[in-house]
Amino acid sequence: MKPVIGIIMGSDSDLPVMSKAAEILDELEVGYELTIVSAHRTPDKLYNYAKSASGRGIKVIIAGAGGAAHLPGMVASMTVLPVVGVPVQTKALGGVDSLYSIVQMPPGIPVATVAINGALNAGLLAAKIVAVGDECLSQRIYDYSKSLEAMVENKASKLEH
Ligand code: RP5
Repeated sequence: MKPVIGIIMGSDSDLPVMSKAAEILDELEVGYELTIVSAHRTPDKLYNYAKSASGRGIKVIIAGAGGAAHLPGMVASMTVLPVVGVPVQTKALGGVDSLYSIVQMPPGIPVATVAINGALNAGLLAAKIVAVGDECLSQRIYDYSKSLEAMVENKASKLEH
């Protein structure tokens, strides 16, 4: 599948969290690319990635980072593509540091920030953005939401008996 979503993360230590974005995109049959881009350790790669993503056919970028999590905001500053930020939980401050680093963007440079470790929702949100104008993908997202509904109803019915 042609990648339409870019998943980037600051470190391979973010992968256990960020793989949840990849998993939901696999389930929804949305093409994505995945790599490590560090705002601090690989600044040239950050610049090149952000500047080239749109031209390579990427429609949405999901960027996850922890601690001094500058990756999503810096990427957003260098592309017209929508950026979804994932604050990764940290040992020292529990991920509140990551959340605050990502969510408080200055006016003009938005990052759609999900919950701490909320990579699944980041994947789903990115898929919903790509699904605008794609009825087949919209249907798969709808089917996914119905499967959640069925799962909850199933649990409820077990409790009720
Ligand atoms: C951030 O620093 C990364 O996104 C990661 O969450 C955190 C720690 O990185 P490592 O020291 O594990 O590589 O840049």
